[in-house]
Amino acid sequence: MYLEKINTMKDLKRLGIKELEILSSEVRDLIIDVIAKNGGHLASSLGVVELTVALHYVFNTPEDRLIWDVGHQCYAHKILTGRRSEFKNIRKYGGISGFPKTNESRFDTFCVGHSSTSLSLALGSAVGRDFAKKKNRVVAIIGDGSLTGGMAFEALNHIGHLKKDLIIILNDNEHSISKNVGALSEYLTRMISGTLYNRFRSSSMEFVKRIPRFGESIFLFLTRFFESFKGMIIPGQLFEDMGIRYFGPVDGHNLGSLIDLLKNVKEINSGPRLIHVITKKGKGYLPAELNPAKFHGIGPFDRSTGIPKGNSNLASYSEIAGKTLAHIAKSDKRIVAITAAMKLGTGLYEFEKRISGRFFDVGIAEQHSITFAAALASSGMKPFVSIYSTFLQRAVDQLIHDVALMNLPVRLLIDRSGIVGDDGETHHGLFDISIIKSIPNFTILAPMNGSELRDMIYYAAGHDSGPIAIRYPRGRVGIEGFSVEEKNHFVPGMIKVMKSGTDVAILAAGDMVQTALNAASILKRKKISAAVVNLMTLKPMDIHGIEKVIRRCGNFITLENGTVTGGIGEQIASLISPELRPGLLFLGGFPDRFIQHGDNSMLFRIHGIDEESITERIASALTGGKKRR
Ligand SMILES: Cc1ncc(C[n+]2csc(CCOP(=O)(O)OP(=O)(O)O)c2C)c(N)n1
Repeated sequence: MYLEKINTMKDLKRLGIKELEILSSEVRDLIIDVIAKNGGHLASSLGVVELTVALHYVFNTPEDRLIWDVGHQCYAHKILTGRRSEFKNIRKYGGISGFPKTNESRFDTFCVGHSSTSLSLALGSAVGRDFAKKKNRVVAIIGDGSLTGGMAFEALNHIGHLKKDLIIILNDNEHSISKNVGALSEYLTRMISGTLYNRFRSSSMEFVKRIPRFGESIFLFLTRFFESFKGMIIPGQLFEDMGIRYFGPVDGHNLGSLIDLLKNVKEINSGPRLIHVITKKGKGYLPAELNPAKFHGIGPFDRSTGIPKGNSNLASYSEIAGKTLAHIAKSDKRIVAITAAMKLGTGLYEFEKRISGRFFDVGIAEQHSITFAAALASSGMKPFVSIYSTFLQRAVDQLIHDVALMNLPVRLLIDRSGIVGDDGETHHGLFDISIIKSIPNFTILAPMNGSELRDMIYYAAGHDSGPIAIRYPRGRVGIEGFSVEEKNHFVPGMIKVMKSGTDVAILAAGDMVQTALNAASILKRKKISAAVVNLMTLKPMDIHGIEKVIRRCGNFITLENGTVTGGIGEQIASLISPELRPGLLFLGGFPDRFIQHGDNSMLFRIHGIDEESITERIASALTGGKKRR
């Protein structure tokens, strides 16, 4: 075992190529073993094992700064940089994070989890280094998927202009989560075939030069001929034209050539350089190689078969959203579905399969997805943008400036709202309520379960008078044999009293309604009568209905799977009649700080908003003298 002996970078640098190859397979084995138990971003991490080994081998990390884009591929990096023994607890509460974290290690240069930031971070680091008159290298590692993000283009534009000494590693596996899409991806593919063309060109040129008498003139003719195609097929021309020197493509699993090229490019020592590395997503684990999208981010699975554990027949919110939308769109020809590289996660694969002409995967381009949808809405279409809450953060100005200002009927299906568990800080969807609530013209809905989600999507499809957002959490929703047919026609702007009570009202949003109902049952055993309100429409709010319930109970709490600051609870407290405000026992939600990774049920408990904690908090507030009638 070489891996056990790698405790510092010096240990790594002592190895030869053959030993590094064995080390890589040991790292790969550990990754597969742990991720089969814990779940995680397997395929991306397996694809960059040799690249990670080579980077730490050639560069002087952590002084030289490795900047990972997204950071989901950092498992080998973590294993090699002092976290081998903690790796078994990756993504577990209290264990190491699945993404780079600056407070975990000096080798993690930035906290990341969202895509397309590495080039800006690299350029900023290079400029900062030069101001500080330091000599360290800066290396950004960006995937072909992440390169489709707008920020990456903005940074490339600036990098080509400033011409700072930095290295970009383009990790090209032709995949984003699913197969990569877009003109850039096609360009990269042409570039790889361009290499074959280059090889063909040099061998034919050598051949014609040797032809007696005519050789020289044919050579000149061919040179001009090939030059006229140069822009189209010479690898890297796009980057070269932007002032970024291009090297490659190189096989990202051949440690010998990779290390040689990295060393050579490192020695050049000036200006921006890009190395095009070709890797295979899922490399070394056959199920992941065969189905890289499924193994991009996966829960625990059986290592020997690749079959996920704990598979359930219950539908997920995403599946319900995707299937319902595809069903409605079959008869409503104005509906279009848009995703920013998340068709699997958001459940839109069904839509793509059935109505491909009205399905758009725009790449990792959340800002563009919203503005694109705005224009579709203004052209009479009914755009639905399916997007994770956390990634929607990228497009706040687009929501305000391109959608709400013109009151355009863009429909947002905000998936993964609230905490998301093991992915942690960068991925929790805790801010969407507080952000969108403050944007004029928006309607915000929150279903308590899958049936409500389906009925709300039907409502949104017919809602042509302004932007509307439906927020729902990650996970399965307890419906077996789910039907896509509308059941209860949804009417917005009204609360639903799920259970009446006399001592305390629990005003809950979305998935927290079930928690509230469970808490009410426990409270009943303690002889406390709790009313439970399903808020349903978070904006505009049914303040009159809410006040009526509070009046009956005297006391109330609010519950939301989002931040308390700027959340629904604060809103209710500020909008209700002042004489009702003293009845507020507490605002239930997440505090004003970043919430770490871990199992959702654990996170709810720690923050006092699982059913037991709510019960205890209410009981102690009521018996602690706060009771008000
Ligand atoms: C802003 C943003 N949108 C979407 C995602 C979800 N996401 C995580 S990785 C990924 C694909 C990245 O593709 P690539 O950079 O090629 O890396 P690979 O996984 O193929 O190695 C996506 C879409 C994200 N992390 N950030």
